[in-house]
Amino acid sequence: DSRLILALDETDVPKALHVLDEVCGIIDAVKINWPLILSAGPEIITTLSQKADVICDFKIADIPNTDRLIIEQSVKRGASGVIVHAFTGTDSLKECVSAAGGRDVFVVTEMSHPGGQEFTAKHAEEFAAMAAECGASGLIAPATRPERIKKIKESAPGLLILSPGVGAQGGSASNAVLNGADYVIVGRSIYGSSDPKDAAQKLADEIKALRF
Ligand code: BMP
Repeated sequence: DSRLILALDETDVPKALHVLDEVCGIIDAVKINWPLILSAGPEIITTLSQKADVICDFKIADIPNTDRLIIEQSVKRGASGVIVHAFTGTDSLKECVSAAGGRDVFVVTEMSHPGGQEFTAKHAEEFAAMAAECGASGLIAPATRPERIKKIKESAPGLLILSPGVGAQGGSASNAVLNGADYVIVGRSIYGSSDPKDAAQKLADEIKALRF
């Protein structure tokens, strides 16, 4: 249990598979987003799910019926979790949780990039409370603003926090975890490294060193 999730946005498919083989003994899950899906085809979800737990990061944001259809297809292909937006409202979010049938639903709160402060930050605590009310498993909160992780967690104390923004976006894994992140999501700093295994191991060691 390293608390490390690999964001595998590598679009060179053989390279992506190689990176996963290198780090799958270190990471807790792999997050897959549109870049790799569009490059490799949706079968990649099943391929990856044979090696690690797969979180499908489609940032689902639609009417409840469409949300359900997307999640059913993701689960059928091997997803063990999905990431969804909250701004679509309570009915959509509840439908996502229902469609996931016990798999994890992670809800985006405040986004990690600078633009995340323009809109998402203004509603992040509401999104978090809504996610808890709708039965989601966890939240996505920004490692780039660790003090915000703490605030967002206070709005939904029982939910897991997954934090992207470590490394390439400037955030630190330690600061995210010390402020309440249960997992950190790391992409480029691992798959873009000349030694992905070493990069992942260093992050895992950094997180492990915080436990007391
Ligand atoms: P990287 O470590 O290369 O910056 O990748 C971060 C990953 O997390 C990307 O897949 C990105 O789409 C995702 N992400 C993010 O960076 N910030 C958010 O607020 C939400 C995300 O899903």
